[in-house]
Amino acid sequence: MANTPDHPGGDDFTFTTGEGGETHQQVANDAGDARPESRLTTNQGIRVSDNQNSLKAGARGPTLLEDFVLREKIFHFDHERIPERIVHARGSAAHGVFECTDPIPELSKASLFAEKGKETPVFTRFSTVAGGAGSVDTPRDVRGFAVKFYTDEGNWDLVGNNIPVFFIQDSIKFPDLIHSVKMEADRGFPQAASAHDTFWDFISLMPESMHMIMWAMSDRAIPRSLRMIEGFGIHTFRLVNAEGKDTFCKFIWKPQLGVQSTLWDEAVKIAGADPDYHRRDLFEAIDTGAFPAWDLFVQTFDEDFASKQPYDVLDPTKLIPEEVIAPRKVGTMTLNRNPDNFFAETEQSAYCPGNIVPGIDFSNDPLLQGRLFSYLDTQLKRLGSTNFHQLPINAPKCPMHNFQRDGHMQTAVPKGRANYEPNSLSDNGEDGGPRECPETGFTTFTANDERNDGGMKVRERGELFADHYSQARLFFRSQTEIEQAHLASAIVFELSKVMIEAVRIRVMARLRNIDETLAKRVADGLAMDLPVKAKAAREPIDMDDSPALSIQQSYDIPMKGRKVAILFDEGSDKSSIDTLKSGIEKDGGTAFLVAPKVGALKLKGGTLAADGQLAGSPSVLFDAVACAMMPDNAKKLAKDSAAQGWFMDAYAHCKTIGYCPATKEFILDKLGIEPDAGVIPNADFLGVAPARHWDREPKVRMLA
Ligand code: HDE
Repeated sequence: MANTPDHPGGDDFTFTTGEGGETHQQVANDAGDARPESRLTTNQGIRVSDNQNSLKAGARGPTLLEDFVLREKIFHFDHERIPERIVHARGSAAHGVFECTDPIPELSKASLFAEKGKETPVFTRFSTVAGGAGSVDTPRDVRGFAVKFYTDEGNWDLVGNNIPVFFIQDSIKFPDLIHSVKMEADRGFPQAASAHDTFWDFISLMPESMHMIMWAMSDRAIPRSLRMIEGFGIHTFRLVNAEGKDTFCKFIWKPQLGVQSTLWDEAVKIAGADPDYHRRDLFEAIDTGAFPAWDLFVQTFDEDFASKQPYDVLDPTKLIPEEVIAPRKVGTMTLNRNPDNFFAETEQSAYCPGNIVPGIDFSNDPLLQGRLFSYLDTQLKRLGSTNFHQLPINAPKCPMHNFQRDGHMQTAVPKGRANYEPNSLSDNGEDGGPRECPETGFTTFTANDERNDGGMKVRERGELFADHYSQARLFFRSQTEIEQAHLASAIVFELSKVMIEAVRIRVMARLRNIDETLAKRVADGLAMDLPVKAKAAREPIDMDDSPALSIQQSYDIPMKGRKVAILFDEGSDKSSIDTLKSGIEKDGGTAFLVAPKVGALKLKGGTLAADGQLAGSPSVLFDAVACAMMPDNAKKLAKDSAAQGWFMDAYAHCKTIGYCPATKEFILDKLGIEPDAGVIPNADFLGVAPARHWDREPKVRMLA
C-alpha cells in the first residue's frame, strides 16, 4: 500500500484510491507508530493499519463481512447509548473533597464527621428532574443535588434536591407524579416543562403538593448557576453516636457564593442562547480554578421536639424553619476537578439513598422508605449488571470484600475457593475470606419511634400529614414583595398554558387556603373569577415568618463567581476596558469581552480580541454589562438589533449597565433606558455590579 499524502484535498488524510485501486493510508499513523500508547488497536489489542477505509473486494467493490475492524467499531458504536435516568436525566458533575470543620462525634460515629480537618473525597452530580439527557439547563424545575462521599467506612450517598420539601408524601405516588410532569403521553411534548395540563391536573388533585408548588413557582426553580443553589437531604434522617444514641437530623448545603436566581424571561432566553448554560458554567469555573464550595449544616432534634411541632417531622412535604432550629455547620465541600470523561463518570455514576455508613440511619419517612428500593432497581436496568458498583466512579475507596460473585461484566478476579461463609478453609492454610465485624460493622438503629401506632399494618399516614397548607402559607408569606410577585406571575404563566379550565379553577380553589391575596392575583392574571375555596383536610395555621426561606433576605450578590460583559468596538479606548476588566477580576469575577467581530480589533491604545461575538453573546449570559464605545460605533450599533436587545434585556432583567458617554447618547437614550441606581456611568460600575435592581422591575414588566 502506498503512503501518498498528495491527494486532491491536500491534507494528511487520504480517502481516495489510485487508478490501480490501491488504498492510501493516514500519514499520521506513521508518527503514532513510534509510541506504543498512541497506536490505534481493536478491543482485542490488534494494531489497526487503516482507520479510514473499510475492507472491500476491489476499490469500487462490496465491503467484506470479514472486516473485523469495521464490524467491531460499528458494533460498539451501535451500543453506545444506555437508558437515560427516568428522572434527573440531565446532569453535570464534578469531583471534590469534603472537609470536616466542626466534628460531631457526640451525635454521630460516622468517620467523616469525627475529626476537624478530616478530608473525604466526593463526586457530586447536579441535575434537572423532568427533561431528557439532551434537554436545556434552565427550565423551571427542581435541581437534584446528589453527593457521593467515598468515606473510609464505605460510600455514603446524600441524594438531595435544591428544595427542602417534596411534592408527595408517599412513594406510591411517585410514578404518577413523574408521568404527569414528563412529556404528555400521546403527543410527546412539552419537554422539560411543568406548564401543561397533565402536571397541573395531577397537582390540583394532590393538595399535599401545595407547599412544594410554592417553591417550584418561586425563583429557586430557575437558578443562575449550579454553584449558587442550596441542597437539602429533605427527609428526616438519624444520626447515631458510638453509644448507640440517636438524634433526628436534616442535612442542608449552603453555597459560599450565595443563592442566586434568574428571571423567567431571562431563563427562557438563556435556553436559546446557551442550552448548556449551567453545565458550561460549572465546568469553566472548575477549569479556571474558581472552585465552588458549599458548607454542610445539620438541623438536629429529638423525639420530644418532634412531638411538639404542628407538623410531622416524617412528612417530606414539611420543613423545620431555620429560625426554629438553627442549622449547625459540620464541614465544607469544595468541587475542584472536572470529570475526565462525561460518560464514564457523570453518566455512569449511580447514587442510592440506601448507601449509608455507620453513624447515619433512616427514619420512617414513607417517601424515603420507597426510595430505598427504587434506586438500586433502576440502576440495574440502566447500567445493565449487578456489578455496577465496580465501575470506578461507584466503587468505594476503602477496602471491599464479600462473597458476592459472578454476574454480567464481572471485573473482579477473586482468588481461592472461599466464596461461602462460614468456612474453615483458613484452618487448612487457605484464604478463608472476609468475616462479619460485630463491633465496627453497620448496625441498624432498632428502637421504635414512639408515635408509630404500635406497628400495626395499615395503609395510612400520620394525622398531621393532613395539614397541606400551613407551610405553603409560611413560604409565601416569608418572601419579599418582589419574590411574591415572581411567584404569583409564575403560577399565572403556568396556568395560562393549561387548557383545561377546570384544572385552573381547582388550583385557584386550593391557593385560597394558602393566601387569599395570592389566589386573587392569580385569578386577576388569568382574567378569571375566584372559585369557592377548596375544603382543607385540616385547617391551616399561621406560623411565624421565616426570612431564611427568602433568597433576597438571606443572600447578597457578590462579584465573586459572577460574569460581567464589556462591549467594545474598533477605536474604543483600551485603557477604560483594562480598568473595568481588572476591577472585575480583582473581586473574583470574570470579565468577558464582547464585540461585533471576534478577531483582533484596533483600539485607541492597542489591539484587543473579543471573547465572544455580539450576536452570540447576548446579555442574558452575564450578570452585568458595561461598554466602551466611540460615537461612530455607537451610532452604528444603535441600528443593530443584537445590540439593542443586549441593552434592552440587561435593563429588563434589572441588571447593572455601566455606560460610556457615546453609548448613553446614541444607544441608551434612543432605547428609552433612563439612568437609575443600576444604569450608571462606567466610573461607578464596579461598586454596584452585579446587584439586581428590583425597583426597576415594575417599570419593565407587568407582574401579577
Ligand atoms: Fe429520586 N430517583 N426518587 N428523589 N432522585 C432517581 O434514580 C425516586 C426523590 C433524586 O444524579 C432515580 O439513579 C423515587 C426525592 C436525585 O444520578 C430513581 C422517589 C429526592 C436523583 C428515583 C424519589 C430525590 C434521583 C432515577 C419517591 C430529593 C439523581 C435515576 C419515593 C431528596 C441522582 C436513578 C443522580 C434519581 C426514584 C424522590 C432526588 C428512579 C421512587 C424526595 C438528586 O430511582
